[in-house]
Amino acid sequence: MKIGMVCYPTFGGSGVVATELGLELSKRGHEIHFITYNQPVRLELISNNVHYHEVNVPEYPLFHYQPYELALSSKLVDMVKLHGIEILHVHYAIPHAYAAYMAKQMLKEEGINLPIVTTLHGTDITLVGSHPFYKPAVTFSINKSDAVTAVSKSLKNDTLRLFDVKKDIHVVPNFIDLDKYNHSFTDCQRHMMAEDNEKIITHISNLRPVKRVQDVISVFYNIQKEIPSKLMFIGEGPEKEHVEQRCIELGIVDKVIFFGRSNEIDKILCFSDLFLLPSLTESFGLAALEAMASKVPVVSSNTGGIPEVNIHGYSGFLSDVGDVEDMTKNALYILSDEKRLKTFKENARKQALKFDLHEIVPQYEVIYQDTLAKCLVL
Ligand code: GMT
Repeated sequence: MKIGMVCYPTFGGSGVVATELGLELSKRGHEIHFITYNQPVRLELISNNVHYHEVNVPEYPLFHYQPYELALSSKLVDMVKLHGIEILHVHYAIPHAYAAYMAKQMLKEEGINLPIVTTLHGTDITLVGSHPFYKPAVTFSINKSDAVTAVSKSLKNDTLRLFDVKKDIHVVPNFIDLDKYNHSFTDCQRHMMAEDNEKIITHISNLRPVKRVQDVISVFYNIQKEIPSKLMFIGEGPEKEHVEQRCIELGIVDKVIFFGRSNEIDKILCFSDLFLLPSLTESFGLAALEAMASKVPVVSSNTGGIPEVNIHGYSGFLSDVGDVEDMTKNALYILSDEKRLKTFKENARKQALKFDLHEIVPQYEVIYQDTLAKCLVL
């Protein structure tokens, strides 16, 4: 199949999922066309089967806001015609599903039928999409998609609760390439990060308020009082300055290492003992899955889709949002006993195996085939 893939090219989970999906589909013989405003961060390999088309939005002084949807839908029309793209898979409803619908309508005028698959990722539904300013357009574009998927049961339920959606929503969980996280590094340089007696705690996110990064600091502060440890803080975002300030106030600056954005999280996770994800909402928690694939147990909140990924008492623990005391207790329970830590590490990896990309990616292929078949009949 010739598949157009529309996503955000940034470090966010939806862009990562779209990129990994496109790359795996290309290995399975499909021709993939990424259409977005920058080369996606994990798209290192451009091959015969993988193409990248940049959406340009020329600046014009009249515009207070540059019309990205317009530029994207025009680019989609052009690329579909030029490359014979058969189906479009858009990741994150805003504004991609809307732009895709506009492209579909333009192409229809020219006798081209372009089926659209929309994958809902989380904040496009729970935080941004349900805002009254966007809701009518998001509802419309979800209902106009030919197929809709959500990355967890929880996100499907949220969508049905928050929007008047008439479409069936298929749940296709996020996935992971386990080969990338098989700890075969010869350069897993733990000794450069921490002393032998120290435990390594990790947090990775876009450091937005929804990630509750202050809770990460509070839990780590409590842990390091009981067990010698270091915190690896990966990501950039609006909360970073507050976090740095808080570390100074708490006198733990020398115990927290800030990495910024990283394309090598597998290398950081390979020496981590525990992952913290105390988010306010999280449709899935891809970062937690990546940690688990690296044998890192997860102490997280119990919000949204996280309980579908992290199993309480097995791959880690779940606590109510904001319950720093409970998260601390759970972290200390895992870290305070070597044998127990080893068991949680092994369980984390076993749990991650359930999200193997070889199991999940074919589910998207079936959705594409069914959608194409349905659209041909119409
Ligand atoms: O977590 C973010 O804020 C980024 C966001 C995105 O769209 O990139 O992540 C969402 O999609 C990820 C991939 O499906 C999910 O793993 C995240 O849980 C989800 N984030 C939220 O729901 C807050």
